[in-house]
Amino acid sequence: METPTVSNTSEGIYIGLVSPDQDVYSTVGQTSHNSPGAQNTERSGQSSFLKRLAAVCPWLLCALLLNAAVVLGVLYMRASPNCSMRCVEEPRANSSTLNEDKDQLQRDNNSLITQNNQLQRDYNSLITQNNQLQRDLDAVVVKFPSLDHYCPLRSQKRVCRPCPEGWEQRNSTCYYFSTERKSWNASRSDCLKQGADLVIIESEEEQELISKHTRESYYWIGLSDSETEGIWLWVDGTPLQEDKALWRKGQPDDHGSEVCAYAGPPDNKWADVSCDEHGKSVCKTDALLL
Ligand SMILES: [Ca+2]
Repeated sequence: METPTVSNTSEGIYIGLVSPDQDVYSTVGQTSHNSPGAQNTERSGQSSFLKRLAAVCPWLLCALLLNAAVVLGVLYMRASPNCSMRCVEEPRANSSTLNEDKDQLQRDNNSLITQNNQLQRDYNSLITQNNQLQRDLDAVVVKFPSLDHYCPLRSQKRVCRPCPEGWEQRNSTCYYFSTERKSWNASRSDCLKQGADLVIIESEEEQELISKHTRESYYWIGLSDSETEGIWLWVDGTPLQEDKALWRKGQPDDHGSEVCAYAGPPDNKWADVSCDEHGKSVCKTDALLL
């Protein structure tokens, strides 16, 4: 038996294809052995066919692999209908949104920092103003001690009212009716300490206002002629107008050294007595109307 030509020049996978015992063309050879020339022609044709087949097979294999990849890709896309371009675009969109949110948060944070700094400056300014106001208030209290009477401190807070505690308000005026009996000068000193003075009676109406007290007891009023005998002056230095005087009948009689005036029973009228006598007193000051 002759050795096939292809088997001598072929390698690898083609060896099996050309094995004489398994050669599919061996049958052809067996059925076409009429002549040696014909046999050679057939063998040459077989060799050419195998060569062409060997050249085509790699490309055919590549094509098959490519088709398989395409088919697998299509099957994958069909198997994931909700994840086509969205699977690529959505992460990009989400990343872009997150970046925008981050930038906005950064801007908000910068704005809050700016506002916080401004608030801190405002707070410091208010602290400075408050300290200045406290110093001004302390100076006012020193200059006007009666402020404590009108606006006493209660639980570290000043609460102001028209008249000091224990005083009586009549319209825009405050009156204080003492309970202690002192001399005219001592009584006036007490009034001055409270930011007031002994009462200056400017009308009968005002006299009537204090009468509920002066009808029952003797009260010093702010009238005297201690500087010039017979010249009666109020404590603010204004002279007594004769037509507004409310002297009791027969007064002032200047009995002895009577240079201080009081108002009292039985008729609520005035009389002059010694300033060293002891009596109650009426203090008067303006109401604090805010
Ligand atoms: Ca008298």
